Amino acid sequence: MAKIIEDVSRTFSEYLLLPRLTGKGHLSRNVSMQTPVARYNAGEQPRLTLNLPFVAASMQAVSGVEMSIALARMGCAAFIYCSQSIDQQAAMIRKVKAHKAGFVESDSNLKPDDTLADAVAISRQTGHSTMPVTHDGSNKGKLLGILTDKDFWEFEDDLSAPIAEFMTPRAQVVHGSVGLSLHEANLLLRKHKKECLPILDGEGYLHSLVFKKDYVDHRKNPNEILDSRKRLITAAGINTHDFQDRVPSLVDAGADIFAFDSSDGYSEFQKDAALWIREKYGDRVVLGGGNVVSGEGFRYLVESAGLDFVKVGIGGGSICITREQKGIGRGQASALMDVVAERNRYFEKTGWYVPVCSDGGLASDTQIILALAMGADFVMMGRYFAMTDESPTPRVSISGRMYKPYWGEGSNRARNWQRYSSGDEANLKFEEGIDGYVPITGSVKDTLWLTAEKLKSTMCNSGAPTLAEFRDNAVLTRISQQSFVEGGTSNVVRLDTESSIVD
Ligand code: MZP
Repeated sequence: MAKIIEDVSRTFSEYLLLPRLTGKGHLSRNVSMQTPVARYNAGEQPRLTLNLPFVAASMQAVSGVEMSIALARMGCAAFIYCSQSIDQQAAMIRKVKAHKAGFVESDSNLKPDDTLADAVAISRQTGHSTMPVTHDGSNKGKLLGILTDKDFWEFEDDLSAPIAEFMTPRAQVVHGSVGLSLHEANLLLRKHKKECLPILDGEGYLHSLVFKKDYVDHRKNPNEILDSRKRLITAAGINTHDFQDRVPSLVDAGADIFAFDSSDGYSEFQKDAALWIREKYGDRVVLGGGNVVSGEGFRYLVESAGLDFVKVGIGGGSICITREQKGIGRGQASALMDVVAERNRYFEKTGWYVPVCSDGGLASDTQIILALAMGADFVMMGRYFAMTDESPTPRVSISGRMYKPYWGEGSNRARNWQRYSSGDEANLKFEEGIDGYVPITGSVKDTLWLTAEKLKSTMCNSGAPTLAEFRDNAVLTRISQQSFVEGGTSNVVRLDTESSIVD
């Protein structure tokens, strides 16, 4: 006979946090929102931490190159979607990696007999205005000079002239030598008032370039997360079907964090795929999985597949209709608390701490805060990020308001059969996601800033300067429908709604 869980399936809006003692030092500026994304042993440091506990979902309407760059610079991550070809996904990862680095391999190069027209064409294609000139036009050739857009006037000079007549010749190029640290390279840039420093080997062959703008960018984004080569950290969604081809391509492209994008991750498919990836790459990559909604699912993935983090949530996503289509899922708060309790037991028993990610259904800043208080180490969101300027979809005007399209990965539009088919069936037989629109909130930077400020403020109310203390200190109360209503405004006309404007 079926087993019935007595507890009702609950969601975040049914809870409130009680304040704990706020000490004098509990000020927003003292709060750290750092959080682990990789499992770690008690007493050790995690292999990777985020500086903000928010990640963008692996979805076509959410996580492209622009979102990935924006979030890595702010200290979190976007999972570039896997519902596209392996080459397209790898190209996106490469773009993020190339966006900013200490030592960049040049991808806009010229040879001396190229013309100004060639230089203009390359610059248009890559968007770069500084181009090394090497003997063979490659980024590893012998350096002969540097051409920048300041060296010629596109609409005045003869574009058929060879660039050799315009470039700064090698003898006058300030350069660094291979082996120089980034700090030393930046000192040279500053001393010589240059924008770009070519790094050469002992024979004068080009190794890489260092740019002043990257230094400035770094200072403006102190929370950004970089890899060992000073490139932005990147994350990618993967599936259990083509992982043997996809993961190696993405690793080559530079991806750092992977997560299985699956609506139901409690499966042998996910275990086998995770073991294959671990066998091949060991701890070189951070590998997350899910989604699960029970402690049992969590333990299976952690014990049998050795995942770094586990995502929780089935059917709660704003575009998700899995529950009504298949009758599978669980209230997100209940699912999260069950998994967190199991995670804590696992930690007590083994000494391994496995981060938990609450994925989907977060409809407000309050719910994000409650998810973190209930034990999530970080939260994954789709709708929240789809609404920002940086999501990869066009703006659309509907009845005078601006929207962006947002659709589920299980919708006909995404046709991401890997995510929703079980095992080997490749055809989408019914939809589990809808296709719609969401209003635009503005830049992701402003949007996340506000959420982070609210989170820090609540953490201070809870006497918790870190997220770990926030979940340890959290005392939550269930609320009745009446107290939910009481929490809104009552008998007061709000000035921020259109209906309150009276002529
Ligand atoms: P939300 O933040 O928009 O509420 O939910 C985003 C999450 O919904 C994703 O991270 C993913 O787990 C889930 N998702 C994505 N597509 C579908 C679908 O088509 C879905 N059903 O449920």
